[in-house]
Amino acid sequence: MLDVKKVKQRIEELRKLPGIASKPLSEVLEENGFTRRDFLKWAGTMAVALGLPASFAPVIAEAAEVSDRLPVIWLHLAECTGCSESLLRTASPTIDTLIFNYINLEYHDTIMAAAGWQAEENYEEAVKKYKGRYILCVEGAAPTKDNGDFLTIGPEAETGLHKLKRAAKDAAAIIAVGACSSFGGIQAAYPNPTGAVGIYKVLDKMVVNVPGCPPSDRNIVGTIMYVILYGQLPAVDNFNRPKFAYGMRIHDLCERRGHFDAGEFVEEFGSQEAMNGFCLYKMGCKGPYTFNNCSRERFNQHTSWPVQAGHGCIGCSEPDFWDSMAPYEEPLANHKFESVSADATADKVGITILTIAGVAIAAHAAISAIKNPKE
Ligand code: FSX
Ligand code: SF4
Ligand code: F3S
Repeated sequence: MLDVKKVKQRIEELRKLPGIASKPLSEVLEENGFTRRDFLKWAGTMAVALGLPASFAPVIAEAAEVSDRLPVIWLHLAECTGCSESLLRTASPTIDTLIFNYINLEYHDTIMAAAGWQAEENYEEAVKKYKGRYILCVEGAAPTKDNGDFLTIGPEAETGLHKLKRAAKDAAAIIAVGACSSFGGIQAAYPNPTGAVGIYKVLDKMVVNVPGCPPSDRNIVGTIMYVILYGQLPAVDNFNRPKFAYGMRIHDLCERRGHFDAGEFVEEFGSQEAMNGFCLYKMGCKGPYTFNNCSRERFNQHTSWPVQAGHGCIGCSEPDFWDSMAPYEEPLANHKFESVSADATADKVGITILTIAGVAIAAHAAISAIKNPKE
């Protein structure tokens, strides 16, 4: 439980540190059309997302205001950059986006102005200056084949693998942002020619995984906010995902759940059933097997999420989902559950013979039975 006194102390300490922002967050928000009331409302919803009572909103607001004090180094390995892009390229910035911009991103491969040698210099300086104090956020998988030669970065052609290990060594906390850095993602899909892996596999430090392809702005900013508030990493599940965000299944709070329970399914896109908003299970929705909070938090300031937009969940926050959840527009029940993570338990379950209700339970049991990959 959040000890408000301790958090306030921590915020005061952070406030004393030099920030990078040229103006207070309140001004930035105001310039973008957000009132103090909007900000407090945001803080209230963030509190709920983090599993705290809404009365903690003022503390969360204060923590956001000092988020330019905590240095963050943001690396890009093998991926599409969609995780950063999804946060940054919104038509009109959300409060999450503005706070992301406000965070002390000492080094970020994509959005920094510097390039080439200058960028490398900035990176080396940041790692040295903030030794032991920075949060390392990593987007993208680490290709490991041929000593990592499939991914080289910068003028000295340092491998991503090497750069990652160097950055991780002196990081205070490591957050894997996205399915790629968490579990390998698309480049780790069969046959995985570059030997791409989730970064936890090549590091000997705790990594918090924030998967999703991309993860929601809420889960990215929420995890960073958690570290600012508590000064430590959040509690995690078997796959090192923060429980506050990945503790429930998509299916649990889906707005189409009533239709699932009533046996009302879409069987063709564009049909009357689709227009009625019936359940997408038969169109391949993997919501019953996927742990994430999309159905509760949605994306882009709570406006929509995949199922609301009319396509089933493809399970993008689950390990190896490109292989284990495919084909995306067919129910898993029609296939053997073949995960490349050697999910022998799930194979033995023989999902094909189960009923829809049984599938949800069996697949959940199988997924839950997978041990933390590090163990
Ligand atoms: Fe992966 Fe993120 Fe998917 Fe893309 O960086 S999680 S491919 S949205 O960009 O890593
Ligand atoms: Fe929602 Fe998918 Fe579950 Fe249907 S199967 S209720 S669409 S999460
Ligand atoms: Fe991904 Fe499913 Fe959410 S596809 S974005 S976990 S609804």
